[in-house]
Amino acid sequence: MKTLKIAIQKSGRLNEKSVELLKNCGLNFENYKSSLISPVSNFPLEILFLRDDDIPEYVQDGIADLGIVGENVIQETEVEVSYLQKLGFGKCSLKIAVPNNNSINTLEELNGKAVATTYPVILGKYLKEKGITSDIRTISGSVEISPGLGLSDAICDLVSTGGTLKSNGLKPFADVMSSEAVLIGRKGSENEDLVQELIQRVQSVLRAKE
Ligand code: PRT
Ligand code: ZN
Repeated sequence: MKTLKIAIQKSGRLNEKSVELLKNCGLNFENYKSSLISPVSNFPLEILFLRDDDIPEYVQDGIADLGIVGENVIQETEVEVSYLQKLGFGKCSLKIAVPNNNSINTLEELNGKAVATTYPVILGKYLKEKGITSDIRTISGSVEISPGLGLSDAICDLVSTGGTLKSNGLKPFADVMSSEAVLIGRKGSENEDLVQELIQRVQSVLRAKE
């Protein structure tokens, strides 16, 4: 019998909730932090523990059949996968923010300005749609300190509580996208029996929480 693979985040904001969801689905597996792959003893499934950024491509390419990852990562990597189920955790929004003492208050005022982000693809599409031409500066982290360092006029980053923006003297003024963790699958594999069985278990766990 075929064994499915599901890719989840190895460590980080989505790891704990992803593991909890799978355990609540009745799946028995060891959650060793050191191993990259964990077999499930009571279902033909293996769990792959990965960096979240790699999950959409692994699923698109069929290395994993399913994955749990933030919508922001899927859209940034521009992969072709099926959205099977929103999972209700990992909620955040991608926002554009500027320093509190800055005169930028409207999107139009971002024309010609430098915006630092780790989400150049999503931000680029958003600004293009709005007819704004900014200088998008792609950096790999600590986006919120870039205006203070003189590296950018604005930032575009994920926000959940808003505490990080606040403590860096930044104010949000545009919502680019909202995101949460989703269950994804390879296009075309949605109808396989084992995949369906897992989707149904996930959905009944979510229903029980309502
Ligand atoms: O190691 P790996 O590559 O797997 O993890 P990572 O460091 O890239 O991602 P991680 O664990 O930080 O986030 C995983 C996913 O959680 C993201 O892709 C989002 O879908 C989701 N998520 C939800 C968030 C946040 N909330 C969030 N607040 N991801 C990041 N943040 C960061 C944000 O970038 C900013 O630095 O938290 C800070 C802001 O938080 P507040 O509460 O101060 O607003
Ligand atoms: Zn990541």
